[in-house]
Amino acid sequence: MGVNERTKNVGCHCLARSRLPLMRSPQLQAHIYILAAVATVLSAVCVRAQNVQPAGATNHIVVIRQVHFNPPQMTVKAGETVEWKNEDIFSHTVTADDGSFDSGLIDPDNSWQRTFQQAGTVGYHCRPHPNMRAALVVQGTNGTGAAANAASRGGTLKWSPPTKAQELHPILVNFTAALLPLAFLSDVLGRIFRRQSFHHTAWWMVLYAAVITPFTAAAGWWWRLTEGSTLPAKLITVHEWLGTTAVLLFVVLAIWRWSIHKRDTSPNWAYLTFALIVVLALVYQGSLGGRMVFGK
Ligand SMILES: [Cu+2]
Repeated sequence: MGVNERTKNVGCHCLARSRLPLMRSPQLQAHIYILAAVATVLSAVCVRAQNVQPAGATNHIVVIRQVHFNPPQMTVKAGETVEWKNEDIFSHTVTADDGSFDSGLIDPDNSWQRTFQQAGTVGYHCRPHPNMRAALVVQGTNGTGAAANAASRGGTLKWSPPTKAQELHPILVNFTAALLPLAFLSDVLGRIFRRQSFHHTAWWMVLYAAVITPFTAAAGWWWRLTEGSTLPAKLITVHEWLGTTAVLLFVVLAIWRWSIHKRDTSPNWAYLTFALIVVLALVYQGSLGGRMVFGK
């Protein structure tokens, strides 16, 4: 960083204090470009992660072992048969999330087969172990062009608007999970680099988190009320009450952060400590959610 750059930064600091329109600050614009670049990279990574195909899924056998379906996603053609082999020490079921099929209990060392005619993606789970989840992609036989290409990459590119709690809750969770840690980080950076723009960013992120989180919690409760009996009892009990507490904590945090913003000062250590505790609670909350959906 040269002398010019330093001078420019000091200048910006003064501009921010004199409350010029936000977009005038080249520094803020630079922050926006960086955030946009990070968001682009992250979304690209997410799209790739969702379309990962298990290698060698050609023989249409799903092995059940250590309370997991392996592979967790399989692609077959319409008319083909899939066999589930239970090589575990527990009995399991292969139950479609949409209710279109159910194997009944498959005892250890037994297997179950089904032939799939209908093209589409169907998620399935095990009834005694709802965190055992997997998906089957059935490709249509007459697919051509873009549709066939999409199907050969896993068939998950066809997008339909989320309508169920199980779809909405994980989407909304992302906003809360991203906003709050970034707000905390932004305030810490603001203190380190003595830039009000970081503190302004933090205030807005806390506000957005406080506004979005009640919807996240509502989608969570909706999920719990419609499918509560299939969720692990201990985990969901902690998750639901911690989630509801988080909504209230966010409101307290937003009001506290607003009072700091109104005085145009940096947050003190009491606020930052409280914010850190809320962030840690949120990380734990996310880990509980992850365990219910992905197992372990
Ligand atoms: Cu099971």
